Amino acid sequence: TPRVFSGIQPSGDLHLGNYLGALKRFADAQNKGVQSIYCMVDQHAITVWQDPEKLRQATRELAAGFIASGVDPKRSILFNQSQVAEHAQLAWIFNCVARMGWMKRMTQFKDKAGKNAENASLGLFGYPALMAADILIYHATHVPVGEDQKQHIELTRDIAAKFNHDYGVDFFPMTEPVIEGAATRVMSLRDGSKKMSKSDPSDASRINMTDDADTIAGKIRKAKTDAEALPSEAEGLKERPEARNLVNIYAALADMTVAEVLAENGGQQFSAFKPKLSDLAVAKLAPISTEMARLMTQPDEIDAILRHGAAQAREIAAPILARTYDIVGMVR
Ligand code: AQP
Repeated sequence: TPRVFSGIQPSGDLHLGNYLGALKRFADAQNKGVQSIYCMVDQHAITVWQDPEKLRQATRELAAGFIASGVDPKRSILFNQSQVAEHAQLAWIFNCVARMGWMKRMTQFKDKAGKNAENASLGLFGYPALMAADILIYHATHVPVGEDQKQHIELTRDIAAKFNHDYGVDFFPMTEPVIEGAATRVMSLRDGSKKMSKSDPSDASRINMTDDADTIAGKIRKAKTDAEALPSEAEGLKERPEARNLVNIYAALADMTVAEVLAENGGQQFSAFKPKLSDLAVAKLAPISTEMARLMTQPDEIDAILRHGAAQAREIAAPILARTYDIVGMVR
C-alpha cells in the first residue's frame, strides 16, 4: 500500500517555494486519502548551527505552517524528528551502508558547504543518510518534494538497494520521488537562475508565508522580468526564466496548467499580469498566515499535537528498526 513521507527543516521562515513545492502538495496527498507522515526535521536543521530558542520557535511555527496549509493532524501523522529516536538509530546503520564517494557527489552539500568544505559539520556531509532513514524507517513508497531534493531521493534508493544486497534481503522499498505540478522549482524573484530559498540574504528574493498583503504586492511589483508581453504558449517562455517563474507560480496557486494560464493571459504586459498575480497570492496566502498566527498563540496545543504524532510515528518505526537490527545481527 502506498505511504507518503516528507519533511521540512525548521531553519527559517517558510516561503512560497516551500508552500508550492511541498506544503500544498502534502495537503493534496492527504486529501487523496493516502496515508501521510510529515515531519519537522530539526535534526537536519542543526547540521548548521541554530540558535536554540529560535529553533524551538521555528519548529512550532513550522508545525503551524503545516496545519494552516491543510495538513490535518487527525488524518496525517505530524511530528518532530528528534521526538522519534528511530530516525537517528537507523541513520547510523545507513552511515555504515552509504559510501563517502556517494556523499561527495551531492550538489546540496557542495552548495551549502561552499568553498570551505573542511569546516562543514560531519552532519551536513551525512545529511542524505539521515534523510534516507527518515523515509525508510516508515517504508515510505512516495516522497513529494521540490526538484532540489531529487538527488537525495536517488541516494535513498541507492542506500536501500545496497542494504538489501549486502544483507541478502528484500526489506527496504525503492521509494519514488513525486515531483509534479508547475512549481517544483520556484525561483528567486530577483534572479531567475537561483531557487527561492530561506537562506538568500535578500528578503526581496522570496515571498514569506507570513508577509502581509502590501509586502507581497511590493515584492511582486519589483520582481525581475523582461520587457516583452506574455506569450500565448509555453514554448515562448523557454528563454525567459523570470517570466516563466511568475507564470509557474500563478499556475500552481490557481491549480491551473501553464497552458491554461497562458491561454488566458497571453499578450498581456507584466504591468497587467503582476497585479493579478499578487491578488491571487494574497488571496491564497493571507488565510494561511492568519491561521498560523492564531495557532502560534497556543504553543502548548502545538506541542501536544506533535507529541501525539510522535507516538503514532513510533508505532510504525519501532518494528521496522527492530527488524533492521535483527537483519544486521545486533543482539537484542
Ligand atoms: N524554491 C523552491 N521551489 C520548490 N520547492 C522548494 N523547496 C524548497 N525550496 C523550494 C522544497 O521545500 C521542502 C522543504 O525544504 P527544506 O526545509 O529541506 O529546505 P531547503 O530545501 O533547504 O529549503 P530552502 O528554503 O532552500 O532552505 P535553504 O536556503 O536553507 O537551502 C523540500 O521538499 C524542498 O524541495
